Amino acid sequence: DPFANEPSRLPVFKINSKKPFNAEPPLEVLTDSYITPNELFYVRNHLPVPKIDLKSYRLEVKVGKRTVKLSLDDLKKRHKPVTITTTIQCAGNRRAEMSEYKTVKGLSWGPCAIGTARWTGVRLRDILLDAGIDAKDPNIKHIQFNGKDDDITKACYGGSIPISKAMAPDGDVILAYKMNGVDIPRDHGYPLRAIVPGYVGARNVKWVHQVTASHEESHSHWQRNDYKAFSPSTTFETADYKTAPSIQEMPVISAISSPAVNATVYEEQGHIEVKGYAWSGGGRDILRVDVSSDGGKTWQAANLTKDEPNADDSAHCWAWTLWNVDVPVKPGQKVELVCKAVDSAFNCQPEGMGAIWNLRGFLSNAWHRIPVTVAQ
Ligand code: MTE
Ligand code: MO
Repeated sequence: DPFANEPSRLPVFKINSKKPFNAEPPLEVLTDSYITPNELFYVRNHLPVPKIDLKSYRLEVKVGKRTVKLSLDDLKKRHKPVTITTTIQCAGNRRAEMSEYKTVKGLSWGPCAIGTARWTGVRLRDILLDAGIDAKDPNIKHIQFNGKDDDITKACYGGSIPISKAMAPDGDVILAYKMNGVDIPRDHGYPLRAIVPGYVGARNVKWVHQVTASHEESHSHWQRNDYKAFSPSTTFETADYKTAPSIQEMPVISAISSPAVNATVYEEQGHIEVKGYAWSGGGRDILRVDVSSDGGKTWQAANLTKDEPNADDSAHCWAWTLWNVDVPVKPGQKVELVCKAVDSAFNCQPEGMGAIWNLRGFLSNAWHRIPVTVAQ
């Protein structure tokens, strides 16, 4: 059994698939703290979790004809550590709601395939410069990552990002060895993982052991034949994976974490409290979250809670915004709570799933709707 060596996990996880392990924390606890505890951080594995021995582990960095091999200690000795707080979200977060509109193919994620952590590691830019990269070389367009997890044919998980993101001094791409102050847990990429702030979860390659500068994107299945979004009318027969762009930066999203779907809620002086998260990709900040208790006819602006800025004073906002607001209700009413966020480019979320539906159920960011009953 290739899954005989899996780490142990908390029983509270909502499991979407056992082998490979895919699970999200309960919605009730997701926004209890700004930083997601490691044990509650969603797990999205495509393959068995590899068992990696630090003694034999080497990171291979390939730039042109040159390959540099580094132990984890070498990496730590050669480069300054940085800590970046960022939210990671799976492209399939909230897919279950898109499937309710019309069936899509993929794991049935609720709204919790997202989490926020402080990642400590070394800048990818520094590693690449140290390996002799010429960032102006027109033949280098992508940085590819390979993970140590593989299938029976030895095909491993991989992904790539554009060179511009990898080399940007304020892009904050790191190879991380710590998650919230401790060694990265096995499920999340021990001993080293790529952290690509503002990008889709899929490019944050775990168990990374090869970094390659290339003229092309990673040949991995997950770069070329998955994690691409098509028009609502595209079918598996007509989807052209060769020409479709890879999902990289993520669109603006928000979700209600409390109250729960179909909950009975108790009003106080004509109000109930609604809480949730909002986030946008590309380092875009959240400017506003609007919440409705009448299905979207009238709106209240929520109070926003954000992280302290990153240590390097980066202008980018990589981590989520938590929010809460009191909305008006009447005893005995059945109401539909709705939330939608606006990011710093004034992007907003689509009202429904119809216009964004796609066959794999990616980027499911329509207004989040929660029906509740107000107690008499
Ligand atoms: N890296 C490797 N090596 N193998 C994987 O299966 N899954 C990717 C990404 N990196 C994956 C990977 C996907 S699709 C997501 S959403 C994130 O890791 C999930 O990270 P997490 O499990 O730490 O939450
Ligand atoms: Mo993902």
